[in-house]
Amino acid sequence: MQFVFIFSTEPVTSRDDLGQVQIINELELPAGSMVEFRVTSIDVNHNFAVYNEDGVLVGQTQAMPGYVNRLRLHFDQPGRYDVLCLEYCGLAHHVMHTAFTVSAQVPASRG
Ligand SMILES: [Cu+2]
Repeated sequence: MQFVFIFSTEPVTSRDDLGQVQIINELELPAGSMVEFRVTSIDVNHNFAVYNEDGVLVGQTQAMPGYVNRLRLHFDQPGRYDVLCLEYCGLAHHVMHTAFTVSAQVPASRG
């Protein structure tokens, strides 16, 4: 699983957890959300760096085996956010990529 980012709402601390937890394939967050990413690694040191659609780095933290680093970000702007690795981690470092969507809030209907 090296060189792959995985989103889950459940803790992943070992390879054994991978078959047990529910993986989120398409992460979608409502605009206005405060999100806490709890970032770890099950192999080597990586990085978890979030970029907005303009390519601006909006936050980053290390992904380290044996540690859970918390990255809290507030997403006001709807759009697609890319996640890249900023720590050289091996031959496929440059392919480490995932993304998620921040959707415009739908006004609550009032009946
Ligand atoms: Cu890397």
